[in-house]
Amino acid sequence: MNVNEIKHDGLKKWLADFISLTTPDAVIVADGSSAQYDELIDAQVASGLATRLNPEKKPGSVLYLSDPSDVARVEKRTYISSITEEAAGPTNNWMDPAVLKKEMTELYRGCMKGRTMYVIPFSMGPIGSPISKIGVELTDSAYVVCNMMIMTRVGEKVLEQLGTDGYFVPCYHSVGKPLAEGESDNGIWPCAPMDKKYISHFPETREIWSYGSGYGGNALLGKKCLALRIASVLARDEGWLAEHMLILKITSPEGKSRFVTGAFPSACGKTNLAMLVPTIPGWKVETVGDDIAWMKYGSDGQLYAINPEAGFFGVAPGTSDESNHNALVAASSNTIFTNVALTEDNDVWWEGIGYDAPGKLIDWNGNEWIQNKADKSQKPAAHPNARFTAPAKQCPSIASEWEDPRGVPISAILFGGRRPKTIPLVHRSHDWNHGVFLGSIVGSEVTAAALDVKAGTIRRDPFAMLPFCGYNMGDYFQHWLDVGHAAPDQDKLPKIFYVNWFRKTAEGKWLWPGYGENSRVLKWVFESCEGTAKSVDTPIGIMPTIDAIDRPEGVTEEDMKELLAVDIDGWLNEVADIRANHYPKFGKHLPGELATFLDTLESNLKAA
Ligand code: SAT
Ligand code: MN
Repeated sequence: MNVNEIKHDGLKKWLADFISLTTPDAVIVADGSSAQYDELIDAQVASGLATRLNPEKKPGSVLYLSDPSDVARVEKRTYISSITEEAAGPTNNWMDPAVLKKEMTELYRGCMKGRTMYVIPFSMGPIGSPISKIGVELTDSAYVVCNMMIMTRVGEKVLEQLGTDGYFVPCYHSVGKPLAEGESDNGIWPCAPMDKKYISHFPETREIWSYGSGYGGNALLGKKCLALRIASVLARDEGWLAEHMLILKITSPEGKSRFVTGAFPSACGKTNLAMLVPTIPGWKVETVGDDIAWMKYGSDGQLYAINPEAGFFGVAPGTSDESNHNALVAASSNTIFTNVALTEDNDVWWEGIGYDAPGKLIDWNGNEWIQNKADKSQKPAAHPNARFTAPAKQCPSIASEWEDPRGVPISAILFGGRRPKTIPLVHRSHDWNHGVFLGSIVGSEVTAAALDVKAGTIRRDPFAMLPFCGYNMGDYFQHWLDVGHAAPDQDKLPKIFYVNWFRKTAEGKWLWPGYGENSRVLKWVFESCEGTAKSVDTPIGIMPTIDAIDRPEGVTEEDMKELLAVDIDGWLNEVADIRANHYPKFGKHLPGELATFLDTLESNLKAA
């Protein structure tokens, strides 16, 4: 499809302006066809940027190795550039939009020289769904185009839906590496140095400007930038929720199904939970989404969720047949791998794939790598944040409702993080507002999914939205309370749970096996929604009785007691930390109701 065929005046003008600023050599519209996808992949393989994988092992799949500096989101370079700093709040980086736009305009000037600009019309959510939103990304990265074609719905159908004057979120992206006359990338991942990278959001005008990085969360602008940061602002204004949540369907042996969403920070196993294979007989879990949920009330008064994405951008390391069989099948063909290791027969390998490295590998830095298990300091062959981009429809556990334009009715919402101590395996809030309190205090051990935060330390990550909330987080807490108050029927509100699969013993041994065994906790969640769960009220909320959750093999009754204990001292420390270091950040934006819940929690703990 030719650029001249675009019929939308606003889009034409916006595009023409960016072309004259960035001066690409050519402009191509991403039409969403598999022919165009194949052509783009072939060209990148020919240029040496991508490696075609063995068609017998991974048909239709390729591997990219990125620049060593461009492997994760960069939170320090991510901006919420609202008109006032207060609107961005204490948890976001802020710059004056006029200053930032001026700076970035100079970076964009001529930045696509020697490259092709791609116009990507995309829909977040099924095309035409009342919950969906359309964006258009302009990028000089074919890698981005191919990833967006898997992760979103791209192409002519989106332009048709947009018509001549439909609304779209404008998204600029450049790798930030113009080419001189005759210069080429020579198979090297193009990006800009760290101090030139910007992932900028302008909430009032709902624009996204990204520069200098090709990495997923920084460059696939439909994902975190649109579907979370900009969408959270739209959701606030329009009365719905845009959340960093998986969506799963759970079916009991009696054949009753319920839908559950869950917010966990990046690289805490959302993909694994969404694709879980239950270890308890008769139960079934199916997948609706693994990263983002948009939730709105339906006409029946229930909260409905859609997955705005069409693919999975999952963490490869740790994904094995045992930990996530369904993800492995989803990513067994037509998949883009980034920063995993390459085997001699052009297959992929990563740490935690479930078997030893088969011979000599090429690691994610492009160097020869031979596994040496005796050498504990050996650098991993795959980057810890290496990713697979796989079409959702290839996932064996995908639920039949996953593309239903109405969404799926939500019975339960889970919050969680990596917490080696204190937080029990599961507890439930007394009501919606108490659940909002639990969401607001979520903390997690930091993982490799962001570059510039120290892995291993615990940081508060409210609602797992810390890096993704497009406005003042204190106002976001209030928005959650408001959504609850606005429920057409309070009895139909989802129940809210706080789970923790990551408890360790003092010796550092896992207390809970996780993965498929998490189905035992989901069963209790399901039963809580049915009103049949065995539960007790505790100072922190409602918890399962010791015998309410069947123990997996290897978990003793003592372990279970520890997993379900209320650690009074640990929680008092938690309260003290929230009081001293977390809540004060929000100042007058902290809803008074949440401060009251903290007081109540403290007095409950002291009285226990
Ligand atoms: O931000 S990404 O979408 O690249 C991955 C994540 O951190 O969840
Ligand atoms: Mn995520």
